[in-house]
Amino acid sequence: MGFQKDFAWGAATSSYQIEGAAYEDGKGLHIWDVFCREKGKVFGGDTGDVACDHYHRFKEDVAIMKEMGLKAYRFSLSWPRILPEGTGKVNEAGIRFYNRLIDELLGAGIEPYITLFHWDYPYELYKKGGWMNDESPEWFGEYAKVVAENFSDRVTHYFTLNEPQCFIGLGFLQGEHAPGLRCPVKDTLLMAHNTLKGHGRAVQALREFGKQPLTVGYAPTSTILYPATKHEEDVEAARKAYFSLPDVENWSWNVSWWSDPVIFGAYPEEGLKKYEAYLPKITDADMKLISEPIDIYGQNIYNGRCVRMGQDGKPEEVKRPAGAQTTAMDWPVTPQCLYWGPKFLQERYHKPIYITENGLSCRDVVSADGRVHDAGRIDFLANYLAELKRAAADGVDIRGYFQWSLMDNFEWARGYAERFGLIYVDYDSQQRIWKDSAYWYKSVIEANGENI
Ligand code: GCO
Repeated sequence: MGFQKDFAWGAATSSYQIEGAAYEDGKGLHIWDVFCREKGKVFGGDTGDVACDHYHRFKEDVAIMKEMGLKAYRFSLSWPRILPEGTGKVNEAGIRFYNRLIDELLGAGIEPYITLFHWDYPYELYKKGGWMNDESPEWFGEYAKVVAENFSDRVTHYFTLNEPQCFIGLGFLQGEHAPGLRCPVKDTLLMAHNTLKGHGRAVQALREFGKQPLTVGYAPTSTILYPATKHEEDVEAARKAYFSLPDVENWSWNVSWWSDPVIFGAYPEEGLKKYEAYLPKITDADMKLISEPIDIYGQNIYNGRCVRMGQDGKPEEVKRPAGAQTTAMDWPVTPQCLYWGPKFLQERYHKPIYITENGLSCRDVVSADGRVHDAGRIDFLANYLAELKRAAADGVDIRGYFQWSLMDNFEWARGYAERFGLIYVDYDSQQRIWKDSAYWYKSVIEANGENI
């Protein structure tokens, strides 16, 4: 037994990373538009102003997806392209763009999966305090309503937030991502609480204004902790470490603070104790809103760390062997995370799982023969997918897998230095070139993963 019969083989992208057209057709500014103009924030002074010019080339890009045999495509909507000020006036040109994209996808037999928010926060709302503002959950709910009203006749699958761990942690604690702040911990825990409430409001709005029953999920991330051996005590050590919480200075990088409230309607006890001095006011009504039921659980999974049970009965990390493999971005290569991640998540949250992102950055080059021979990517994906298949065979209900990314794109603070795509993008000419991995992925989809 391998992947389910109607498995959603997909690829993912996000609005700011591919669209370009940053100042066109009435789009409002977002925090990344502004951040990229600050000196020294983004590698090489790169911006997403043009990116992959997908806004003008989406037909060509959908044709590529069709040729690749993708069953599903996960993309995000640019909130300020739809609502230039974040709330209020709707930008019809923005709606038109996404309608054309959706129709093109459906015409190609590809199921659209919409992410509502993948980091391009409206600058006008940021000026009002952004997620610090108590009205911010309502703003996000209003946006979700507009999305439901305009697209839910044709699009049935939605994810609310992409990686709150990153847009709060990297954006407001570490300051490496937009808006580049290092805020007091107390402020960031308030923002987190408001983002979770925003998630709940969006789920409600999608259900209330959806033109048909919708499938709604969430797409958080974080490092997977996986066991050194199959022995129950190591498995227990990894499980425990995976759902435990870091110290307060680095609190955002974890699973349970972000997912327990959404699924169980309660923050984990460990965090309530550890972070007590920094917490905002949390009411029963808040928790009810945050845990508005969702249908599917998405997780972006890139890597993990190995854990075993220590002599003292506490989980301990197993050091990686000298010279262990890493990606171009120096992320550890750990295929086991696609077995243990979905398994642990399903045991705890009991929801059907989607891998909403997985992939790697490689130093890809166009060779003399005009092709891109990314054997390293094929190897990585084959090993990771083999582990995912093993999880599926063990009974984990995995509904889909989205390769990050369809094509090379703007990798946030790393600019265009990292190439995550199945398709190579020559940014000067905007030419798309199939990497070897793209042909390989096509063959995997055709065989429903039986060739892995
Ligand atoms: C994320 C984002 C993507 C990134 C990708 C590679 O997961 O950080 O969703 O936008 O580009 O993960 O870092």
